[in-house]
Amino acid sequence: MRVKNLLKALPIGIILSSFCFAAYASSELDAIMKARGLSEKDILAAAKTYQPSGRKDEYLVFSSGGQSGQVIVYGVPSMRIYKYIAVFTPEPWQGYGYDEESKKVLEGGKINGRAMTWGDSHHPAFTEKNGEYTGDYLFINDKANPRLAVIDLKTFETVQIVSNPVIKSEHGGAFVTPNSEYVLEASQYAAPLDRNYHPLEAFENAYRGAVTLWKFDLDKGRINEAESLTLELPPYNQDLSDAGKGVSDGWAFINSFNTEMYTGGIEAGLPPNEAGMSRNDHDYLHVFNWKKIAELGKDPKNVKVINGHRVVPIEVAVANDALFLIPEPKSPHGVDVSPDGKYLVIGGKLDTHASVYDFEKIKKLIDAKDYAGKDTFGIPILDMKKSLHGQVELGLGPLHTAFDSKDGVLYTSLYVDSQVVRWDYKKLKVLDRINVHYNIGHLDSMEGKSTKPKGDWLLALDKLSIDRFNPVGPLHPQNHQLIDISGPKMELTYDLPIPLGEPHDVVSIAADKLTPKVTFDIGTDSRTEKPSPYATLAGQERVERDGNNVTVYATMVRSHINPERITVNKGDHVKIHLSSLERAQDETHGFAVDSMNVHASL
Ligand code: RUQ
Repeated sequence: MRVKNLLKALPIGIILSSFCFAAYASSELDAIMKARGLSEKDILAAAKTYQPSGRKDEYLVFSSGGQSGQVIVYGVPSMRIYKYIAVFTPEPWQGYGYDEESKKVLEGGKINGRAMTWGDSHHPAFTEKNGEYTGDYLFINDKANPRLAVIDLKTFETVQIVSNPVIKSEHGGAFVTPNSEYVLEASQYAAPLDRNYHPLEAFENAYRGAVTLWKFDLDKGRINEAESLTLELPPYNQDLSDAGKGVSDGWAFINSFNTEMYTGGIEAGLPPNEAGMSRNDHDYLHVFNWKKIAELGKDPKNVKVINGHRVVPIEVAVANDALFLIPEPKSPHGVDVSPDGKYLVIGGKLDTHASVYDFEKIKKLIDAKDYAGKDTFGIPILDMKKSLHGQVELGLGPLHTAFDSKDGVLYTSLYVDSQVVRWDYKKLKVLDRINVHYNIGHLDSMEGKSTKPKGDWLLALDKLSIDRFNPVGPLHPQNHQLIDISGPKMELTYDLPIPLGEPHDVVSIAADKLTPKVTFDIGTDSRTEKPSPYATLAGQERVERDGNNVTVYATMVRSHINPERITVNKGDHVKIHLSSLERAQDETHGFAVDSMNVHASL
């Protein structure tokens, strides 16, 4: 067909020469395929993902950098790595953690006054409008030390870190509400919210889970700590979360995995944690109304102030119909809300099924006050069967879910089976499955957690790579695999080794939604983008002395610094303010004082 159309459209000379080229190219291609042992499928995969020099990618992917505390940016479909964004960890290439402006950002992440120079950057999330990604800001949480960071996507720089005042570890963040009102951060291991010592014997009374609603000020591009608040939860060890959207807007959902409230004790002859924490057949999906909690929190009668932070107690939430529990198969993992907000898909982890809950059924039970009972803390329990749309057997270790653009179609990762399953959550049937390498955790379709997921590519984030790459010692890279999901069968097209931390989860966005700056504005603080009080223009360069305090106001264009000589006395305290006057694109330069651990990137 295509050849016929070409014949019609092209003058004869062009046809002949292009046929000659095609014949030559195909014989060269054949030779290369033979020499390198490549199949036709390999060539197709390469043709789908290869970007000739200068061609840009359709999507940008923001991956957590795990214990490196950073964010990794790469492109789809080429899988080329573009940037590491320093977040919780000082990083000299970007000067992050070396100049005073970025030190101030890292200081926001101090815990009990202690500087933290690492983090487990975990779940990234974009700002949203009506549940669609906007590409203005990216949030990422630190799982190990409960903190949340804001990255400005105009500069791809971290501009704020806030430290959670009440919880001690967290997993269910960062999850953004559909119009970026709040960023949710749920705790993982129950701990005393007052951060004081309470013996483990007092677990049920003194230990608590919680979810913090961080208020985001979209105009300022910063979290407003004073307007943020926390909902107290039972000490059930909360797991992943998601915010509702569409019909479930205003609500949010959190899994749990230790409703047994077991605290271990293998050394004292008690069952190991894993056994003690999975004695019950069910744990609880927490369903809460974040809009109501935010309203309730405005009245001082409804809050306890802990560490200077407002906490809405369980009984206040219950009295105002804002918190419910629904049994879920024991120790589940991810809870993912469908693009229309009607369904919640829960990965079974220890159960071979995924469970699909129907939000409209849940809402009916809530409205009718049709409860199946109450838990130890007085929280109403909804009946599991009456809340479920259905369950589907997927395989061993279902964890996370990403959605397709096609109605009802989604993808779930199977950690133990090392597979991705494509299935239909409305009709409850499996459609396709593909092997991945190996032990997949999260997965993501493009814009996959928004209300408008795309159906072209899927990323499988494999925790192990084992034999996929050249061996580089006992510590292997992780493997991000790109899967073409546009056709009736899923096709594996690319393996990207990620050699930094344990890249944990990704979010992806159409590249044309991002409008990064070409250069920083001259005279501004690189973190606040506001005029800097130390800005120095050409001709204003000077050295000021006040006793033995010396302040230098210098300018810099590429490698040229003015003043060129600074003479100080031994014992002087010297402060250097550097203003970059560079206007050209992609011309950054370093500044260092040798042997003094002083460094900057301008
Ligand atoms: S969850 S260990 Cu994202 Cu699968 Cu954190």
